[in-house]
This record gives sequence, C-alpha cells and structure tokens, in this order.
Amino acid sequence: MTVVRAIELRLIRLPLVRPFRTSFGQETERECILARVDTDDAEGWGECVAGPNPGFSEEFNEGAWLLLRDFLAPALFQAGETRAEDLEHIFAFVRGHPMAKAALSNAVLDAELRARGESLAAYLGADKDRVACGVSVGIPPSTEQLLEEVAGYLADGYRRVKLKIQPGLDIERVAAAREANPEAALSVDANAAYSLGDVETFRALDAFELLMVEQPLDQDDLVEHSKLQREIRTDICLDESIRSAADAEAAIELGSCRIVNIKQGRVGGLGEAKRIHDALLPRGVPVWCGGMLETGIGRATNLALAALPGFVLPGDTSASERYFLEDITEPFRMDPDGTMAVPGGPGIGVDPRLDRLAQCTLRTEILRKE
Ligand code: OSB
Ligand code: MG
Repeated sequence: MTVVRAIELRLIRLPLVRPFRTSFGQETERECILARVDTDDAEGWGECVAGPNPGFSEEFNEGAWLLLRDFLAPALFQAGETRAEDLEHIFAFVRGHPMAKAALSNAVLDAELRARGESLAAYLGADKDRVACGVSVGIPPSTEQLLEEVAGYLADGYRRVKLKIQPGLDIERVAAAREANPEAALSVDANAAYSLGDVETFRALDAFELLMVEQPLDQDDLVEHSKLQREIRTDICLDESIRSAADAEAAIELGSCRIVNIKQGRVGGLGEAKRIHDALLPRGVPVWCGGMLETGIGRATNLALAALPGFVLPGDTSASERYFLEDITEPFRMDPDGTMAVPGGPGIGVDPRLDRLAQCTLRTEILRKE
C-alpha cells in the first residue's frame, strides 16, 4: 500500500533526429508529458504516450494535462492508501483517456516496485531478459531516401523494418524496398488511411511477402477489416482498433486480424496490456510491442512488457539513437544481433537525468495531497 503525496506533471520536448511522417501527420520533435509521483518510500515515473495533436487517437498533450490535473490526480489523492492495481477502478469514473490514465498508473506502479526492489519485467511475468527489436520508418520525401534509411537500419541489425504508407505512397515504395532487400523482414503501417474500396492496393502488396500490414482501415472498422483479411494473403495486424482485451478478442473472433500490436499507453496501462497478452497467448495469436516515439522512461516500460512470453515478434522498441540525439535517460542501445536488454533494476530500472530534464522542460506543475 502506498500514499501518493505529490504528483509532478512536466511537459517536455526533444528534437527528433529526422522528421517522422505518417499518414496522419509529421512530427519533428517528440513532445510529451511525464508524470512523477512521490510516496513515502520512493518516487516513480510514467510517460504519457500522447503527442501534441489528436491525430493517432483522440488524446493530445494539452487535453491529457487537464485530465491529469483536474480529474485523475484529485481522485488519486482522495483514494489515500492505494496499490497500483487499484488505479483502474479509481480512474474508471473517467470515460476513455487511456494514455493519460496509463501515465499516472505507470508512475504509481514504478514507485511501488522501486519501494520493494522488484523490476517491472519480473512483476509482469517476463520470461526473457533481451527482446528482439524492429524499427518504424516514417514516410520520407523520396524513394532514394527510403532505401538509404532501410539499408542503414538493416545494417544496424534491426530484425524487422516497418514502412509507413499512405494512399499514393505505397505500392511503388514497398516494391523498391523489397527489390533492394529480398530477404528482409518488412512490414507496412497505414495508420488507418485506407478504406475497403482500396482492396486492390492490398492485393498488390501481397506480392511483396510482407510480415504484416498494420491498421489499414479506420479504427472502428472491425467488420471491414475482417472482409479485407478474407481478400488478402498478408496477415493484418491491428493497432489503433485495439483499445482493450475485449476489442482484441472481438477482432480475433471476427477474423479482423491475425496479429496484434500491444501498446500499453493506447490501452490504458500495463494491466489491460497484460490482459490482452493473456487472452491472445492461449489462442496462439502473435503479439508485439508497439511504440509511440517514447523517451527512455516509456521505452523502459515497453521493454518490460515486450519480455512477456506472448511477444514473439520484434517490437517497435528501437535504440534511443534512432529517435534522439540525446535521450533524457542513459541511451538504450541495440546489439548488432538486433536485441536489446530489458532493464533489471527496481521498477522501470532507469532514471531520467536531471540536467537533461531541465534542458527539455517546457512547463511543470506540482500537485499536492492536502
Ligand atoms: O502507428 O505504430 C504507430 C509512432 C507514433 C504513433 C503511432 C505509431 C508510431 C510508430 C513508431 O510507428 C513506433 C516507435 O518507434 O516508437
Ligand atoms: Mg501503428
């Protein structure tokens, strides 16, 4: 049991090493909220995976900030003695807003685990101490740049390279990447940019032996995804559509996908992420750990999740240097064999560097239990 005495919200901004363009927009920096909680025994950190714009989902930084400050933090203070696993119930009065909830829940869990000296990976039930890494490639201005970027990542050792696509920047780009890399594990991610009328595009992509096509259609189109899956050979993987274990079970039952991307932030935290994992493992559905361009705080959280037994495909758990010139924690590095160590220290196992935080912070607010 823990009592959270204070919560620090911090909006930070880190330049990305290169612009990250998807079908829903372009980002040149990672801007996100960090939550730090103070308890009597330890402090804990959580990263909100939302960005500045509501393009990936409904959530965005300024909305998440208000929600954390005006609803979630007061509810946590009012609850008094709590365990991290109670927070889902304490926050259930707020509909939606999974990313904001996950940030604060993760911070409380981190504090609780640090206080008892247990690693997040062990707490979740990890069965490995290294995970296989993939990388997600934004849509570059030209095919030449795409080929150069892909070649660089494959030379680094990444075990899977995911290409972002959007209507008009799909078949030719993927064909070029496949031709240049006949044996590479390639996948694509459409971030919901297509409709069922685009089935011919996906039939054409079948020729390139992709590991999967991620989120081709709108997030609410489970039935349409099941129709598309019946029309194509390539496995569909859902990301945006999966907000809960119930969504995941519905998607599998409907045949809307054969692979699931689990992002703990998108589903409201590690509790729901683990329930999705636990529901899909006995059904033999492969899952992998997605990413949202996290700093070292969110990356450490993701690596612990990716170490669970059902995570059998390489995750978007890339090295810090793929995103930032300088992270806010010590950088996460990938070995040439394409694997990364899962932190083994108490809690998430990493601490932000205070000098880096000071450089990156746009705004801070401290909330206290009265
Ligand atoms: O759809 O998986 C996605 C980044 C931001 C928002 C959505 C997505 C992504 C990525 C990059 O693909 C994953 C990462 O490397 O963190
Ligand atoms: Mg995705």
